[in-house]
Amino acid sequence: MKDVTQLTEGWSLRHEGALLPARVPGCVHTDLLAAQVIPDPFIGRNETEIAWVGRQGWSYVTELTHDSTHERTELVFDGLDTATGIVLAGDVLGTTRNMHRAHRFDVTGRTGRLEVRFDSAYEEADRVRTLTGNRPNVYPEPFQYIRKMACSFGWDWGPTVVTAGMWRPVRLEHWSTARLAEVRPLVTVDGATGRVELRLRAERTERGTGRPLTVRATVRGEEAETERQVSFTGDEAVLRLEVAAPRLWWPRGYGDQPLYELEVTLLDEEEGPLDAWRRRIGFRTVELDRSPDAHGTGCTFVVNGVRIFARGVNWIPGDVLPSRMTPERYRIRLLQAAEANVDLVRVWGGGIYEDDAFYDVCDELGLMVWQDFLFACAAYPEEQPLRGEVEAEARDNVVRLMAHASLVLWNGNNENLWGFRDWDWEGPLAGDSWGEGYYLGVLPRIVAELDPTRPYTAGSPWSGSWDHHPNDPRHGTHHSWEVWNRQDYAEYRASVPRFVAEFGWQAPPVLATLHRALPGEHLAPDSPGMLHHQKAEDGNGKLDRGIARHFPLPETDFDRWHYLAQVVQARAVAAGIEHWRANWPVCAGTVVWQLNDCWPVSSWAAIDGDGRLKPLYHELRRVYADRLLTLLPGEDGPVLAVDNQSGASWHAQVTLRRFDADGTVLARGVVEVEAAPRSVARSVLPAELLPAPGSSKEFLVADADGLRAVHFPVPDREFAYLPARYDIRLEAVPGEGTAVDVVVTARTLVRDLLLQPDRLGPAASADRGLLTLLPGEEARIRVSGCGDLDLDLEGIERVRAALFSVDPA
Ligand code: BMA
Repeated sequence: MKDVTQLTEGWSLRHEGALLPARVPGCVHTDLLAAQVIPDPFIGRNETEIAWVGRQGWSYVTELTHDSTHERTELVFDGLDTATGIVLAGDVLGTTRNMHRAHRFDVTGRTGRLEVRFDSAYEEADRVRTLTGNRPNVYPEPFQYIRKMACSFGWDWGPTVVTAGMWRPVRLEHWSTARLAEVRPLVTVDGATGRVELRLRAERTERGTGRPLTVRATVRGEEAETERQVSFTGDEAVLRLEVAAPRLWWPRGYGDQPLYELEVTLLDEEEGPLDAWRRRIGFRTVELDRSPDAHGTGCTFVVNGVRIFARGVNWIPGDVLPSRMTPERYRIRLLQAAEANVDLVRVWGGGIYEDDAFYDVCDELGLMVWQDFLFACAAYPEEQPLRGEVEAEARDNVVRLMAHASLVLWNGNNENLWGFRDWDWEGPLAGDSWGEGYYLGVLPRIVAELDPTRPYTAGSPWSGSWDHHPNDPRHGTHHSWEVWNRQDYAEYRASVPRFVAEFGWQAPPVLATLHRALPGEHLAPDSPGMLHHQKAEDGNGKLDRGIARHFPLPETDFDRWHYLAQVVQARAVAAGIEHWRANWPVCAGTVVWQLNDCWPVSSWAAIDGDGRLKPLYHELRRVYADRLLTLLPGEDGPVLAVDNQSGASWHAQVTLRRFDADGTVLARGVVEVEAAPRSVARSVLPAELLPAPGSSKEFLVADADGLRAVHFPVPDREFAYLPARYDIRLEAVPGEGTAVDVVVTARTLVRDLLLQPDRLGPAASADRGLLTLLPGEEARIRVSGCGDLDLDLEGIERVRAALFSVDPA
């Protein structure tokens, strides 16, 4: 049987003639940080100070020993970042130039000093650029000439931290006769039968050539086990298994996520088991319905025959030093997504094909995964040496990830088809290749060959063909960026795209995150550290204009600026989702840009770089819940939309109240609305319940089943808010460690009340975000991890200082 030895220990990094201890997996930055050679790139403006690290070559060394009795010993790298020469006892074993694939070298009988030399990624990119010629790109860094995580080179939310190193595991594999070189499970459901078709490839040693090999596969579920064995023909075998009436895997909210163990063993008739492979699979069907209809060309995920409005988020690498991601960190972040009622995560093309641990969690939580191939925001050369790397990398990752039930889509690229059409690439390209051959040729061919049960789209956005503009909202996927860039968020309501794959609004991170990242800085929107941790073009200008459309822009009060920027972010994203969800099934999904951050920064993220929740996070949980109550502003006043994405119908008794700014009820009524399963019901409201258009003194509140929607006819800065008044009471939470319930009782209208838990302690979190309370109403906010908070006056004063609302107090 094959033996595996992990090569985790005993590595050193050469630095200025000395050898520093190295961690594998890891990278130059993590080793230099541990040795205190460089400061933390996340703090202050250290990023700039350590730019030299990415501009030079590096070398890792170890002593390779092994004395296996197996016929073959191979050195396997799951990920080398990026351009390397690998030298064993003075001989070059090979060279590599792609972070996104695995590499394997025969080292049978060879031991001695092993050195992995990394060229600077800039040097490699320049070399390739010289060969292929220059191509347009949205940032002034050469990321499209090297198969490396594009956002290492900086992005509009990310620092430029150009890594090098063995970022994924390294090991020795010892084997004899034959090994499993490729296992591809095609999992489908046919009526009530689950089918697993295994396509297998073996690699043999010389002695193994011609020997009769067989493969045995077992599928094991809670109540079923099926086994079969077949022989290889040459190096290939196909094995088909059937599971009668398997329990189906569903996206979360639609059913359970039963997973079946699939175990594959390679056998030699005399020698017995040679190699084994194990994964978990799930039985489900997935289609992306892109049929033309009266509105254009749809784009709807259909899982097990059920049409789905996708409640999505975009995912960027969880750390700009991706080797630092652990299964635990993936789990925490993805659980947060699931708790925000997200059911689809798009792995964006400027990042990486994530670790299996990521997809494992998605399988378990029922998070559908849309995986981009790794091309983003640039024209990519299609010539060698890139072409071969692209093909090899796509094959590697399709094979590696296709067992995961959560994976529902392969997508060719991020914004490159759009870029070609709209970003003035055609002139500078002058007929040069730019990546179209990958998106419309190489990649769909590879998916069709290796993973034919999954849908493929050429890009995001993409209208399906050149007949329509790539970002045409009426056809396929759409990225909605004009609104954040130039308009008020109300403009989201101006169109109904078929599937909104990106849209978003920025806000600064949580205050405690800023204090940690910018120690000692007197914070202002434009203080040096704040500006350094804002990477977007005119980011602060857009933030300010976004605030100023609704509120007087705070000129000197940083805390209020920070709070209002976060309120506007939450309201903006909610406005988009409320409008698009209400237009289901014409619009079949929203994928918010973006769930997470890779360092502390002002960005579109809902969860900041230190893992703290912005108010947007809580708002996502509200607008992505199965049931959502919305007042949609319309020409003739607000319309009530009752969104029901659950499988049961919702009979909503909606109480509507028109209020005066001082809290007096001016009119009251009840509207009954029946929303069928997975549908939206709209109701025009009786005129006497509606505030007069343009009224700065009246507002409307709708309540049903614990849900609330509010409508104010004018922007906040024109509304006649009274200064908010409320009482605070603190209650210990029995059995919950350091949790405290903050009970707020409103004396006036309190709009978008926010408790910033980090003001009570850097580790504190709250279970609720923005809340709108009417006079006399009570809200309970649970704060966890706040340490010893005095429950009397002193604590209440601290809590009061952590509470904000939009009225000009
Ligand atoms: C989208 C993404 C990223 C970018 C984001 C915000 O287009 O694809 O390129 O970070 O916009 O500008």
